[in-house]
Amino acid sequence: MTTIASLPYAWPFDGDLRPANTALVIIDMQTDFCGVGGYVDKMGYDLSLTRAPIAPIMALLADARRVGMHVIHTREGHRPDLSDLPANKRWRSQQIGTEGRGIGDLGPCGRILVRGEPGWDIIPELYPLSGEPIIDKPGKGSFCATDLELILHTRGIRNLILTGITTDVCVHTTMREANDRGFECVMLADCTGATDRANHDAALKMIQMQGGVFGAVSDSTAVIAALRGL
Ligand code: C5J
Repeated sequence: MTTIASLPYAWPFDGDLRPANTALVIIDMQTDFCGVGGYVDKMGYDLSLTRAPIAPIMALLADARRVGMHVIHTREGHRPDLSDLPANKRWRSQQIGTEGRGIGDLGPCGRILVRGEPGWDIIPELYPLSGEPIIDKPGKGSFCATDLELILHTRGIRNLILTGITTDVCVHTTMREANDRGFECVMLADCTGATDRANHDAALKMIQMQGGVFGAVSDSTAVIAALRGL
């Protein structure tokens, strides 16, 4: 029986935590969400909030790789011809920030959230190693229009440790999608960040209602302690 200290229950629910059946999922740690000149910066939000998880994820990632746990990365982004960018998503993104520029438009880090552009890619500190799947997704959830579910089933993964940005948008959407598909999820408070501190806190609180309505909440210290005991 191996669990990590978490709320509102010790995770995973059945104590079956092994590197072979568990994935560290690192969501959207892209320059556009946490780098100078990226999308979040351009919208005027406090970058320190979305950069806060970088160091804790780096520490956890080193231990996950050491024990041979699955590591999966995601990137939000669109095709260069924007054929997978809904008009309403594009329009909304143009309503905030400078000069009406939104997703698909040119910013300091290239075209915002467009695949292949510098701002769209994962930051160097957390860059995937060869063999670690990268899920390129056009939406907020990591299961929508991707092969993530197939990869998880093929690898025998049923526990997901969720990290990345932003807590209340892409990480939460992914947790909800995964939970509805029967995956056992934990979100790590210090390895996630939002564009608003209160939204981060609220997103973590929501998970803990109803006995853990979407799973559990923990932090990198608890997971690293558990991995070192395996
Ligand atoms: C957003 C994300 N916030 N990765 N994307 O648009 O959370």
